[in-house]
Amino acid sequence: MTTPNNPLDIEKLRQDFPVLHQEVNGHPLVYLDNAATSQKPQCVIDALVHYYATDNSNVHRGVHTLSQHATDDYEAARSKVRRFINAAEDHELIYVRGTTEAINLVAQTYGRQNIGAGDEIIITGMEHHSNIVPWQILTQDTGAVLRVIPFNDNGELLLDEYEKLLGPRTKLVSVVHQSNAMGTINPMEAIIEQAHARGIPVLVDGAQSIPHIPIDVQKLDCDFFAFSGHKLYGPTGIGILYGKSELLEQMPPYQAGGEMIRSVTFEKTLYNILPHKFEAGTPNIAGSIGLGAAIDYVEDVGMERIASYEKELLDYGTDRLTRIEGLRLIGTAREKGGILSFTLGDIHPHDIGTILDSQGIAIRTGHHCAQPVMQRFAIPATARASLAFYNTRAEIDTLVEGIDRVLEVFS
Ligand code: 7TS
Repeated sequence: MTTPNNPLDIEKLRQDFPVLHQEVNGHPLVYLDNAATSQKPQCVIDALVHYYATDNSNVHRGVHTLSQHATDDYEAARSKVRRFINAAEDHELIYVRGTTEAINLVAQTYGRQNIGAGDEIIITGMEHHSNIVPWQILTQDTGAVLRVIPFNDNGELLLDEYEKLLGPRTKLVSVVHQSNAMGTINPMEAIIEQAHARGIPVLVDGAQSIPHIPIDVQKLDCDFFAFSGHKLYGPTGIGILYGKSELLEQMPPYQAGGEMIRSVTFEKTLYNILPHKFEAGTPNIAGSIGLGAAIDYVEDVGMERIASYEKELLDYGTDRLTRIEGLRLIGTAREKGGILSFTLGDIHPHDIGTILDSQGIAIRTGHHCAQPVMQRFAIPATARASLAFYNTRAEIDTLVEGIDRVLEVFS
């Protein structure tokens, strides 16, 4: 059984990730950019190679054996996703390119169908641009209005303000589960409960939470949940939109073409059943199978154990970084995932990132596609170290030494 009392053997797990074992700029790689994308275990790479080397074929079309293999594996991966996030039905999982496409899909289908002039959509001040701009486009086209829940200096949402924003014109709440710029984990169950008390559906942007927190969409009771495979140790170009059946059934298709139809004449087209109605064209078959392999892998490691180890690592990193003079952590919420976003005096974050890179340490610098968060703190950018379960205390120590070196260069 995988329990938090049964600690992870990190050195052994690291062996599963070939990318980690290399030198960058003459130093062992310290990969701390996991919020941008995480590394892939060998079993995911093998699943991609196996598909292309032995089963490559289109899905849902051929009677031939390879097509049947490909279809079986593609659909088996969907069932793995269902089990992983505890959805009720396989057909509630739509394969998309990633979180961005999942949110655009909801905005362009559910949004256009249900949100009109004067209606309101609630998001938060800590959204990634992909949970802002699709709604802005919708509001511009429909005359609806975007409302924003503010957050405090620690990066915690002001739930009293949320309560005030909810009103008779609110048609949708769309909230990030874990902030990519600050690490804040938002109280999704409370947010969803308050919206549902008024009959308002809720979309959860799970791009950052999916690799770190065990997700149960039925327990959360969210109406939509979006995530990307590549942040969950899976391939790029594949992601999931979960939606409750009754909502997906009512929504019009997003893209049109092959596979999403039941019959076509020049007079009339009948759409396919779920999930195919939303999967027009040849999908990312290899990506789906790779995502399934990634889910097998993290389930084997154990999501509870991952969460508990990463919390420990975050506490260690927070303690070490906050001892550095002039370092300011951006994002100090009580409920926080493995993100250490910071500024260092008036040294530009790009300089921090460049000097760290010269020591083999990979972090991200910039606004992290969350410019309103930077505006809230009146800073142009941060340096961000983001953790995965394969990171170690020794790597945090190397980061701290790297930051000391940055300070030396600028002293
Ligand atoms: N939502 C959140 C909270 C994210 O962190 C990201 C990507 C997305 C949505 C979009 O995901 P995509 O897979 O469709 O691109 N965040 C980051 C990041 O923090 N650094 O690079 C990408």
